[in-house]
Amino acid sequence: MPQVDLCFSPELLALYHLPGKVVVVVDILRATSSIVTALANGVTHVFPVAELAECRALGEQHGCLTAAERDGRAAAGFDLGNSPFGYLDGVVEVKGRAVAISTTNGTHALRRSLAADAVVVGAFLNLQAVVEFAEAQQKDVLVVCAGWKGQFCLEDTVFGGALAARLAASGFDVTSSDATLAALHLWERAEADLPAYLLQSSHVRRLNSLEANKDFVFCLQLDAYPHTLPLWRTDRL
Ligand code: 3SL
Repeated sequence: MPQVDLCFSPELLALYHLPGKVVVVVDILRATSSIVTALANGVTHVFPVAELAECRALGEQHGCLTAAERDGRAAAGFDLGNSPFGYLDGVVEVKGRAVAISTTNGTHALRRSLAADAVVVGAFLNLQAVVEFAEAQQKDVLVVCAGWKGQFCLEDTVFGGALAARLAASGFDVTSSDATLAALHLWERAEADLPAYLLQSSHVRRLNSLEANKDFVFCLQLDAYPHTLPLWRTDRL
């Protein structure tokens, strides 16, 4: 029976064997939520890159839009920041365009996960799409939490618990890793009122101080985009 495991931070990835597995990269606030929102709203594909210079170069090379964030703020000189509303508010026309994206933690986590058999982007917004992909693959699943600068973060782990709960219902083993058990416990505590539970998290406090709290509420919607599955292919999602 395939297993579900969780890596709490990209800094711990060296402890995991990725070949043969499906990796689900998650950065609820906000990189993976924004990537899902982008692709659900007409963006053709996303180039997730670690460095700002690479993001800028891809913009020039492919004539695509660029989106970048550092320390929670939109980086200067790019078309978009890291708010999902950048793909919804119509200020920048995104439909039919590709976007190169670089963020503090999320795009790094993704680039460090590429040794897996398949790498997908997960968020509460597309939880069911991730569940259905994992069910179809029937391989071990590793949730890679982007965290914050190498440290554990609550909202990515709670997402891992939500995913594990759904995969348990379709026969995945969610009992052989303490990380998964911990994530399931957190999900059980959070599930009834996710925004209220996650108000405690350090990243929510960080976003609130940047007046990005509407992003927080948006990113916690379950299954708003149930058919959007960003899947890594060669150099893009
Ligand atoms: O670190 C990241 O990848 C970002 O998602 C962080 S923020 O939500 O834009 O602050």
